[in-house]
Amino acid sequence: MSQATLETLETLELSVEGMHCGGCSGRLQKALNAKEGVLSSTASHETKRVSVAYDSALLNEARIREHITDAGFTVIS
Ligand SMILES: [Cu+2]
Repeated sequence: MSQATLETLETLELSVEGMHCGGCSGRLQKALNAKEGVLSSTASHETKRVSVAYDSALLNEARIREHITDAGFTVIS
């Protein structure tokens, strides 16, 4: 199933504190991509932005925020 045809696809963009280099953002991206319901994620230490494409049938914003916190980062907004 492609992302474009997934009716429950949602995207979320958050500001996240705690990424200091490409290694940090890569680690967060990898942690998010491993979670059930996450279709793709991108994280940038330069902009401190994280965007997550997810299946809202499996995941919600509160849980994504938890996953980021569990990975050792702080969600600012
Ligand atoms: Cu780093």
